[in-house]
Amino acid sequence: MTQFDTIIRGGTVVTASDTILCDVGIKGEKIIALGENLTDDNANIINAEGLLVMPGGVDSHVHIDQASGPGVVMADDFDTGTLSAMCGGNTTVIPFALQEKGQTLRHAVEDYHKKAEGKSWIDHSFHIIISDPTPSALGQELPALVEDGYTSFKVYMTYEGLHLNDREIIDLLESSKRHGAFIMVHAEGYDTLRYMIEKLEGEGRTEPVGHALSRPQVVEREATHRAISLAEFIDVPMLLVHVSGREPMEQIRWAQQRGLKIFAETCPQYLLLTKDDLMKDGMDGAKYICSPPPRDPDSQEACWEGLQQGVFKIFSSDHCPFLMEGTSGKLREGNKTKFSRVANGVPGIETRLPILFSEGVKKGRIDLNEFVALGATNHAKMYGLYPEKGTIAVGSDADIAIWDADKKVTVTQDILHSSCDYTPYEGLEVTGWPVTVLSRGKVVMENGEVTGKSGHGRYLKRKKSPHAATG
Ligand code: DUC
Ligand code: ZN
Ligand code: ZN
Repeated sequence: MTQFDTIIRGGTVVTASDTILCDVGIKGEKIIALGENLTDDNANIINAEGLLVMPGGVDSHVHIDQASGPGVVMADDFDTGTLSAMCGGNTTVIPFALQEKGQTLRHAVEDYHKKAEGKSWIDHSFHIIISDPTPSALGQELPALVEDGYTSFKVYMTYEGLHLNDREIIDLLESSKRHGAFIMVHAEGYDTLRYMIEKLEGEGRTEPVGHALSRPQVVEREATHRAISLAEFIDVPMLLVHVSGREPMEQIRWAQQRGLKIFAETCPQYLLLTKDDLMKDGMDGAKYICSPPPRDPDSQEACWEGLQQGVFKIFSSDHCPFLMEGTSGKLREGNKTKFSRVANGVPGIETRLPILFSEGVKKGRIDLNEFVALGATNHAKMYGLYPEKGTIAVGSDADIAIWDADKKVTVTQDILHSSCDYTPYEGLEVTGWPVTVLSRGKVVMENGEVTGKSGHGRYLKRKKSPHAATG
């Protein structure tokens, strides 16, 4: 009997805590040994000399095939979205299952299971977006879903048809506290935002940059503070998603310094883009419309500070791909589409980790272990997937990305695997790229060539977040 099916030999193994030169022995879907000179004459040997052997990325904030309003469809389904994730060094994604108004939460998750079935290249789980917090959704469905492994829920404080008011958020937090659910919040103020949109559009400012002008930092800062206050009021942990700038970051740091269990995430778009991108020629600015909007150099700096100081535990893509061509994506009314009608979101599932590596590790802002923590380990821990996912350890799933730390790549849309028709990072030069990826022991990308198949990815039932309230 062979001891190992695969040995990754001679690489530098990096986890969130250690960097060690050793071999990785894999049997079936699991890592079964870490050590020097592992041998097995029958094993598949992957030569990783001179390369970094890291846990596959876990991208815990992505939108795939999510319902996006009448006539609008996302550019990626579970096939292309997860393929693109895999080619960017990821082995797990957590997209959202959106509850439509009037729909039960259970029906929402069933819909997304159907969308993913047989299509996923890598493992996936679901967060549930609650848009209709009926007494039965909060009282009966939520506890049953938590028991079934759907342990995290997202709330919007803005968007017509999606946002919850403060009382509804309070009720959700109360239920989450009782049942150990973990709550993620999109913090932008519904009323401040509506006021600004009406004002700008009344003045004829309908072009893409109006999106950023309608959502100044105070809109996010106010909602962030309010969300934190509600979490403190009910005494429950909370995670603020896609934090864009200095002002909301400082609210979160303030809350953490007061000992509140407030967690936060930022994303590549807040490190690399600014409001000026929304001013690009004609409707080109619409490519960069996401919420909250990209801000300014000081906010980019603040997001780096947040990553360095541990204010942000999670670095996600918030991949939310819409085509620029045609009228089913960003521009539903063509070139006349007002900013408030442009589909919100940017693609980025494949570029998330290379950007963090190149801009973070290579430029000396974070170290390799922080890179692994921010890109994989902390996600797995936060959302109840650790230690099966997010680390390289005996007993963990053999989800591994082997990186060439010196590989130089110019990011262009045609090298990426998403079905989106643009990347906001066109022309960006990065150093460091994943070359080989294993998903549960299977080599799904080898020296840049795709060797996996759609349908290999599995649904992951999750444990409760270790941060969630214990009731
Ligand atoms: N919120 C997200 O989380 N993603 C894209 C758009 C949005 O508003
Ligand atoms: Zn959001
Ligand atoms: Zn999102």
